[in-house]
Amino acid sequence: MANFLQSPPELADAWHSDLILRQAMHHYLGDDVFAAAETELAAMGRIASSREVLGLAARAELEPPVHIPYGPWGHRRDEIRVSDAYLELGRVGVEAGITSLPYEATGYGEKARIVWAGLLALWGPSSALYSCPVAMTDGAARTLLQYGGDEDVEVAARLTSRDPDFAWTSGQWMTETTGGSDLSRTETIAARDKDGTWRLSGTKWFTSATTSEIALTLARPQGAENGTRGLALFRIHRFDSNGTSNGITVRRLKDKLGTRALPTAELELNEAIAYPIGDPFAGGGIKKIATMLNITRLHNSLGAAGNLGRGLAWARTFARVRQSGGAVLADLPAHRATLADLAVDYAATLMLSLRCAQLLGRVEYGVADESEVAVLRGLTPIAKLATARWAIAGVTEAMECLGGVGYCEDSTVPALVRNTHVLPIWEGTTNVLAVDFLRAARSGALDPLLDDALSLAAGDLEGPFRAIEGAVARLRAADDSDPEGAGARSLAMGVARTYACALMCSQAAHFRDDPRPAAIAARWAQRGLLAPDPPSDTSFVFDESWRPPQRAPIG
Ligand code: MFK
Repeated sequence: MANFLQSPPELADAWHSDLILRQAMHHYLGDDVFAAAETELAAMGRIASSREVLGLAARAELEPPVHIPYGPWGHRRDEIRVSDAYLELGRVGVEAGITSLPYEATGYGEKARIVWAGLLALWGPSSALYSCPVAMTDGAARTLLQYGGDEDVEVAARLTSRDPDFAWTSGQWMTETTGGSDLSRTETIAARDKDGTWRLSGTKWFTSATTSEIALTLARPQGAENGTRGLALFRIHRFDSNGTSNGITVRRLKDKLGTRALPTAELELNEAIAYPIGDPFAGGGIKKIATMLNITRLHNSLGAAGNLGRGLAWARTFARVRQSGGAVLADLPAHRATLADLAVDYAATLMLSLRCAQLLGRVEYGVADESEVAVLRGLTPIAKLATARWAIAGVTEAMECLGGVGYCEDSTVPALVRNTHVLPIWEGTTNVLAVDFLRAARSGALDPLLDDALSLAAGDLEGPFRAIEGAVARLRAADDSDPEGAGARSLAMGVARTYACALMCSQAAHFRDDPRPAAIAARWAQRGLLAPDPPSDTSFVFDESWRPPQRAPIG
């Protein structure tokens, strides 16, 4: 009896097979920088889709970290052992400039952040979430350089090195049992010894990439005021230079839905030595860590773009080999339409992330004007919240496109889906970011963003431009009619969709001779730019007192 076996789909070269990414990179980089960067991007595409790296990622997912609390003679050890495949993926990324490129003197100038963003989008989905320590390392480096002293600058040199034997990574320890969103109730105390040494005591409830050599963390100096205003930012090292623990006990590793190769632990700090970043009595810890947060949020957006692109790549390659009803899936109109919408979502995700990278590069190079600074402040939270949600919907759709095999672990697609589900959760949930956006909007970021959307969209695409004009008018009025902020999420989503459409229009103008970017913009606009208003009645959520109406007995 004939036994049909499906030809396995093979991921194609991640750079050359990705029209959407290559066109987006060309749009943002322009002819000259694109030509200069293409060798580097193509090399990363080959690495990210090589059998070797995909094999390492698959193995890392199967070899979760192990906590070894004690040594053989009963001494506390607190070693966290991670998969060597996970470490190797980190070396691959570091050597390719994933942590260093934005800090190096390259010929890319202010566009280095855009080249870097392309590298990260390619490497991220093959990294088994080594992209997490990379995100925090980038955020820590920028924060230390912005606010730190000489020793902080020396540490930043390690965080931004291309040499894996010299490079360090950083964690970001903020979340305590009191919460990860509201940091005002942070309980960790910083006490100063007579010799001026600072020591931290408290519990950090979620610390990812716990094997990192250092972390940035918040604590309240003894005597400082309550709330977020009294919090100070500290650099902390897990071990001293002799390898002895710095008063840090690992309570346990977290057992997570995804990000399984990545260690996430609960930590007790018992008078752990730490170094204040700037004057600890001046407060401002949240403001300082916001520098880090804004960078890790951009990483999150690029993680969403990378994962959605990878999901689309799986769906596309499968559609070329899978026969159904006498044709390959790629030739079935309904399936092509599904993949086209997936590609449109991917384009939107890339557009927002790359625009943030472009603006961040301009800020880092000191060439951004006031309005660009305001646009970046508003765009960072909405890009993070919107791309994370689009990526979850997209990778889930991609899994469905692969049918039952996509639901099976050995296809590696479930790991992609799991690892995408963390994106709206860490670095601020959707509502926390929507409220952050509202704060930015009320401090003056909304008008520059919407004005920018109109000027980016002005061009040949009449349909999408009219849709953007209509949406902008509604969005400008939305905040005034919502003083309590119930519609923060609707506003943020509406701005995200509208601004993404404007970026698509601008890309379509750049590729005037190619109808496809215009088709993408038109389709995105056709699917609607505004999000529904929030529900006006929410009483049905919490009312547990309802009983059926009493009726008179019949007869
Ligand atoms: C694939 C890559 C993945 C990346 C992996 C990374 C893994 C890391 C895992 C985690 O750590 S998850 C932790 C999740 N937690 C958060 O993300 C925190 C969520 N909460 C917030 O974002 C709140 O909005 C925040 C704690 C920042 C607000 O606190 P407050 O006390 O209400 O702050 P407030 O008073 O609004 O702002 C204090 C100062 O900071 C102000 O400056 P001034 O003192 O000059 O007035 C603000 O302007 C400034 N600020 C606040 N948010 C800012 C900001 N500045 C710039 N950007 C922002 N987003």
